[in-house]
Formats: sequence, structure tokens, C-alpha cells
Amino acid sequence: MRSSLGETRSSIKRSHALICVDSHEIISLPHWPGAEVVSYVTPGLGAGFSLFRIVATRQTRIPPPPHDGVRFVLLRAGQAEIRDGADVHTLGMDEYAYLPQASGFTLEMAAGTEILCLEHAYKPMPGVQPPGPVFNSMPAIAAVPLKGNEQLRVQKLLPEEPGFDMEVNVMTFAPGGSLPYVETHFMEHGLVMLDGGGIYRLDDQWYPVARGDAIWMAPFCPQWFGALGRGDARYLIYKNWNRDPLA
Ligand code: UGY
Ligand code: MN
Repeated sequence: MRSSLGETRSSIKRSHALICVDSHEIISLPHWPGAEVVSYVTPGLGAGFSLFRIVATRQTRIPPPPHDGVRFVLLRAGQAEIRDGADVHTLGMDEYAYLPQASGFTLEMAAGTEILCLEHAYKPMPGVQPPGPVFNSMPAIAAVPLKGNEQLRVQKLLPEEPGFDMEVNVMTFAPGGSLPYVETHFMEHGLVMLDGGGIYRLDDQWYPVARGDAIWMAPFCPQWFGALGRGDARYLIYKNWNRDPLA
């Protein structure tokens, strides 16, 4: 892309947004001291969640979120420690943490550490206990073919329990693999391309997408993906889940 001529693959629409590296705005925020922040998705777009990338510019200690929401963190480079009093968990490459609403976990990152972070307001369900924290590793989660399709495998990073009001999944497409149909659903999505690329249909546009791109899909945004290239295409995808849309 010729950014000198004002070109970008990024595209912001009412029903979806594609945010590409060439248009990233790197900012600092007081509650992310010692870190560069790139916001991919925020409520300003119309989304019900925030999705952003953090890179620590020095050894730093991040306080709990300045809101009562859930924080999900996936480490993509470096090392971090998640701490609540004497409760300490180390995160290495591709390890992740689900930190429940209103919890007091701090996040200590070494210089150069990169994380993907997703936050949203937790929707409780009457009679169901909200979940506690989850610490796990992406490679430790089984990749299961989607509806028997060996070209498309899904890893569910969070337990399939009604206490969870969100899913965070990794979807891996073999070259030529695709979603079986154009989805339309009331859940919205936040997505980050982790590897490879292909074509993402969003509403009535078809976008080339590649590693590093991020996408927001509003409720009912028609969506479809087909993987191109020689290697697998892999993306991390969030959706609000397990709750009645009127609740
Ligand atoms: O879980 C999903 O809705 C997923 N299949 N959507 C997507 O990949 N765009
Ligand atoms: Mn979907």
C-alpha cells in the first residue's frame, strides 16, 4: 500500500471494521504505563467490547482495569506475571489468562512483551456462578474439526460452561479451507489474524486479509472466510455467547 498516497487496506463501516498495520495509531494510556497501545476495536465503533494490542516498552506493572469488566490476555512475545496477592501466574508465548470481572489482578510485563487484550462487561446469568480465573496455553487446547470438516479446526480457549458469557476461539484453516456458509448471527466478533491469510467477506465486501490484521463484525454482519496461500491461516476470534439477546 502506498501510504504516501493515502492508501490503506483498513476499512471502517457501520457493520464491520478491518484494521490493518499500515493505519495503526500507537498511543499511551495512563492505566497502561510503560506500554504502547494499539486499539483495534472499542465501543466507539459500535462494539460491546474492547480489543487491543499492548507492547511493553520497559519492565512495567499494569493495574487492574479501570472498569469492572472481564480482561482476557493472550501473550504473543516476551513474558508476563499475573498477580493477585500471593496468587502468581507466569505467562509465556501463547499462554493466556481470563481474569474475571472486578478482580484485582495486576499484570507485570518484561520490556518487549506483546499481548493481545480483550475486555468486556460481564453479563451474569441468574442462578449461575460467575467463573473464576482461567490460566492455560493455546497449544494445550485440542483442535477439533468444525462439523466434521478436517480443513477447519477450532480450539476453544475457555471452558464450555454457562458461567462464561463469551467465547475466545482459535480457528485454523488449511489452504483452500473456508467457512461452510455465510454466517449471520446476533453475536458480534473481534478477530485477530495470527498466521497466513485469505479473503474475508464482511457484509457485501470481500477483503484480502493477512497476519496482523484485526476485524470487528457487528451483530448480523454477513461473514465468510476462505484461506489462500501455502500455509494454514489462523485467527483468534471472540464472540459474546451463552446469553439471551434480550437479557
Ligand atoms: O464462531 C463463529 O461464529 C465463527 N465461525 N465465525 C467466524 O469465523 N466468522
Ligand atoms: Mn461467526
